Amino acid sequence: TPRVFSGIQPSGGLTLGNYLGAMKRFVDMQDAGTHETIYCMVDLHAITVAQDPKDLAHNTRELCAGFIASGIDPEKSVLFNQSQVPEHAQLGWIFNCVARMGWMGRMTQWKDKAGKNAEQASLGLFAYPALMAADILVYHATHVPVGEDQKQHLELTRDIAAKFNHDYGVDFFPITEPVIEGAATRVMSLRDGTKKMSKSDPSDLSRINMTDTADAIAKKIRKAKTDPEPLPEALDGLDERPDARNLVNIYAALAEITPQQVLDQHAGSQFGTFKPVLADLAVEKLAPIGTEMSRLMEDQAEIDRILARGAERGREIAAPILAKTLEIVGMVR
Ligand code: AQP
Repeated sequence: TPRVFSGIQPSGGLTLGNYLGAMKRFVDMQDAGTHETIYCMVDLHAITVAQDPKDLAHNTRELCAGFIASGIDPEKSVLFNQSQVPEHAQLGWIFNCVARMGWMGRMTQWKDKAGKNAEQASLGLFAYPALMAADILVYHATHVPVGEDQKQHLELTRDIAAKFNHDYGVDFFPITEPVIEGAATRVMSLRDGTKKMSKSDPSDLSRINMTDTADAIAKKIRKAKTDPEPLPEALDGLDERPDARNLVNIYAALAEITPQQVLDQHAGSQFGTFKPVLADLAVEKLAPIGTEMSRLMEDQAEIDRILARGAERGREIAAPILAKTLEIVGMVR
């Protein structure tokens, strides 16, 4: 069976962006039963920017609770945190030696996160996409569900696989396919429809956290930035209206319909009418997940057991692929 791999950083709380762009689709791929699904809390990636150790541990467990509360079944999917499968970092090193400085320097995430102060950024932040390639390829995964922002990193993953295969004259690593689908591949900030909704935005009103209460979810949607125009009949009527388009896309993803179907139902509505309907839908879909996450967080020992068991299963797949890689490279075993 073909394999799916994807990960989420425990660098803060889960947002609606992570949920709609990634998590919800992870669940769909698991439930489709057509692929072996492997999902990871990428803690090694999280520390490419400073993390308080207590927060990192808390966020890793809470993210695990988020996976399970969203519908990931740790029996059906392989679910673990990255640092417990050391093969990721080991293959990551090999890929550091395959990837080129120039490739990494062109990554927009690197440019955005390191900004003008690249001298002070960690070496790990620069090498981030090589480790990400290792996360995927250490399982020979062929499909990677992600949000739009990860597209460039997945192209780099393909380049790394192709260069490795070429340099060593093998046909070993698969060329992976990004799976970027649905209405919410790029959920935008509720305060600025031109910026990605992000865990690290200083304004909490810019995002919906999966642990927000029903009241907080409703309030953030009520306060979301919009414009005074009614909803149009056709999608191109949203072209110059990023805030409006974002709310339509969020509605579509939550209701599992297309953005056009949202307009079919709500064309002519003002945001004063549309927002409460969206708020009700968001509370209906998200609040139970947040409640389940806090319930799961009451038994941390159980979460740790799930992660340890998932890591064992991950290693069973990853270890032979790493061993073969090292043999190809010429490392004496
Ligand atoms: N706004 C978004 N819309 C759609 N998908 C999104 N993803 C993240 N934000 C959105 C997808 O979620 C998965 C995990 O992301 P991540 O945790 O690895 O990293 P990130 O993209 O860096 O997340 P944030 O929230 O933006 O964190 P910070 O602020 O720390 O950088 C990925 O599949 C991603 O596409």
